[in-house]
Amino acid sequence: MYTLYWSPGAASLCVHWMLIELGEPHELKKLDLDAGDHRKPEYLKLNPSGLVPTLVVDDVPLSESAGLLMLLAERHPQSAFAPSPDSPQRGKYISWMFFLSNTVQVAFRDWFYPDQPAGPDAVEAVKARARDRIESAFKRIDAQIGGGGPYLLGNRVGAADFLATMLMRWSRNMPKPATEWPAIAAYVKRMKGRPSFKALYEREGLTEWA
Ligand SMILES: N[C@@H](CCC(=O)N[C@@H](CS)C(=O)NCC(=O)O)C(=O)O
Repeated sequence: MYTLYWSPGAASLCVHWMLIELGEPHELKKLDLDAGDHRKPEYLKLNPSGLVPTLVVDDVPLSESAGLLMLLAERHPQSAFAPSPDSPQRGKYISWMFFLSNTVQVAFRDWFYPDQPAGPDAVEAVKARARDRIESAFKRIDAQIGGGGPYLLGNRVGAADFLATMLMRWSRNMPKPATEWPAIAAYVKRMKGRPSFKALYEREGLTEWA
């Protein structure tokens, strides 16, 4: 049994999505970020960074969405959501997971929380740089999917796809959303066509980018 602390559309979305895909039993604990639920002492005990998501696995609270996807893929190898350690695809999988997490997702944090890196005076500069970094990442992802799709790592959907699609969704109100790149647009359509995506949207109460 897993317990996911989540908030609609937040970084918990990719973990929630994969739990639905896996068909594993899980309990959902919704946090209201506007009300500051993630900064309350009881939540900080689970996640000292005060960020969403937290996934409790066998009574151990764990954080970092990309790491959680990798853990779930490892715990449920029958899903084949991650290439096995001896697979030639393994190295590429790990590289893409880290690129998505520590390059693309970090740039999104700067876009959504632009006062954090250097205070309120630097907001416009931070946003401009974040936008450049996000757009150059999408260019690279578009080339990867266009050259070897239909999924990020070839012909099987996997952990990297749930993470990548969540990040693409986050760009929907940006000046140049991910779907402006042609291979990404087709990919997003494919990922949205999964029955699990519909279930995820219903559960999270989401409508935008449906
Ligand atoms: N690297 C973390 C980042 C998580 C993160 O930034 N979550 C956002 C929601 S998308 C959050 O908790 N924001 C609340 C805040 O920063 O106060 C992860 O992937 O789990």
